[in-house]
Amino acid sequence: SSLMQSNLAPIPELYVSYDSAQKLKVEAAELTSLDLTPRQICDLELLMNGGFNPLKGFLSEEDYNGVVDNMRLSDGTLWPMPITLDVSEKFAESIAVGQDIALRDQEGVILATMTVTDKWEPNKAHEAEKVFGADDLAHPAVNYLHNQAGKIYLGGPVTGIQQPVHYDFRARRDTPNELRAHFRKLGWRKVVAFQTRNPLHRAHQELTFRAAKEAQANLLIHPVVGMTKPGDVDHFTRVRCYEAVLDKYPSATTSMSLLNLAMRMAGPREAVWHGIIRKNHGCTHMIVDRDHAGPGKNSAGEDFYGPYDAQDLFREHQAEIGIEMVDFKHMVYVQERAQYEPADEIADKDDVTILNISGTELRRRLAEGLEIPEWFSFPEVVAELRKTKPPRSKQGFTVFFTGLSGSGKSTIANALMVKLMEMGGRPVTLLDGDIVRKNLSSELGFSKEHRDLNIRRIGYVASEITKNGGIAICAPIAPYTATRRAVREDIEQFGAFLEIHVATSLEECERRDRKGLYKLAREGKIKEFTGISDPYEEPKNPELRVETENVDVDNCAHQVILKLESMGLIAG
Ligand code: PPS
Repeated sequence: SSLMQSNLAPIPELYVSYDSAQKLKVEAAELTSLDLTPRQICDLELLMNGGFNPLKGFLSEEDYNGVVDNMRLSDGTLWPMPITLDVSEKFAESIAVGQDIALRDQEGVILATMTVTDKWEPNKAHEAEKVFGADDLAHPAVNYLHNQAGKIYLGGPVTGIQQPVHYDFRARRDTPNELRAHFRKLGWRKVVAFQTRNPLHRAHQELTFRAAKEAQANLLIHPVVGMTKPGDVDHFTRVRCYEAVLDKYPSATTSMSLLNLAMRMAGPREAVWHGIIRKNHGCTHMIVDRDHAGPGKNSAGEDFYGPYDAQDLFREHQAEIGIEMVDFKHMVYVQERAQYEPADEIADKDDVTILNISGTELRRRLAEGLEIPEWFSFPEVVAELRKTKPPRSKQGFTVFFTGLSGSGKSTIANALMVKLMEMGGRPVTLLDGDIVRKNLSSELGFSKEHRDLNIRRIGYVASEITKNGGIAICAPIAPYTATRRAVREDIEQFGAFLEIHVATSLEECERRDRKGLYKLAREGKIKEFTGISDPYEEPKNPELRVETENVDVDNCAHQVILKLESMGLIAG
């Protein structure tokens, strides 16, 4: 148990009063305005409501340098994460230092104004090295820094006009002062915060409850719903899961509140940042996980941070943060005693059966619709996860044929469509080259730009079909590797993507010349003809390559069916 108790007095916010806000909003409409990105909106919300206290705005150049190099603002205050307003060079050129700008959300609502005191071009490679540990694009925040963030940073104090609007789970969102008031009202003087971006299972429920009991404190489940690691379970599903788990704690011991934080996955620095944020929200303790806020593997396949780096850095600074670290206890299920126990406290390890299901194994079982035992998770949580992620044989997917004109793409695609319709269960849409060029891309020609646009449109439609649980079969030429990869990325967020190279040789396509186009192309009557006067980049690692010479169409389509079965996409 610890003596740390929270001072639940309100903390400073950056909002002006309601009346001033109405006036400021009208004035701000005249200012040069910046449409914020989703990540900037998350940062702004926590700046304005005091979640990032003591920051008063986006970092100045001097504060930024201090934060990057020593985790400290220029006045010496501990602050581990650069909270910067990145903009394009073009926007930066239109702004003079000293000017006020309006900060808008993505619908154009003015949320705040900012007085620009600083404008500079950061050394991003240096920021990546210092803050994230390596200038390696495998780190999601480093990738964001180089490939999404603008080149120039603006700094300056923010004047808050209104909170960003949320339409989801409104009753579950609290500002730091709302949480402080809540704790005051309940008489909670010690609160353990549990930061999470994952669904909670029984082990989490056990370890969080135990952590609170040991600290003689109450518990706050404080999940991040802003931006988490790409590929995470979406926050809508997670919140429904958290609500189910909340019922499992003894009543009046535990609260839950959603935090609109944009995580950076910065491991040790992120843990310290999370601590400061929880302190601002009125908590006295925080559970720090092994590999807390870890970003996964670097481009050499190794971990970015050591498993205990986050706990070590947190412990070093906890007095200054004003929040006490609670170790994350690894809980495992002991079958003979039908209960969870901390792994390092089991004396009779060799005489009992210890059960555990890893994250990877859980994902496999969900994907294949296999059993998830009750000792592992709560039935309500499993049901939510299954609803969101049905087994692969019930999910949507995209089959993307690519190959030269006349290679047989459309014929095989048609045969495949009919076979899938015979099986039933999911709607099938064929996006054949010719159909698309008639209905979606009728104004386009065959320049590289137009072909890319055509393929991206096909990818967009296929991704929507995949998201909605259907099967999209695409059959364009799609001659460029990079464009095909972009389509793959669009679709893989929602379901499987199978690239199938219809590998009929140019000689054979030209010999068949089913539409008479090759002849015209040779005569120069059709320009930019793929294979003749325009490039075709062969796929290097397609999911499947089909040869059509001496193989009939039915067999080619059957090969695709076998591939789909082997990937679990259709029941065997
Ligand atoms: S692309 O490159 O993926 O956007 O092409 P796609 O939409 O599949 O369109 C290919 C069909 O258009 C006809 N056609 C041409 N193909 C290639 N190059 C040129 N210059 C060209 N002009 C017309 C041709 O019939 C292609 O049909 P398929 O079914 O592939 O034979």
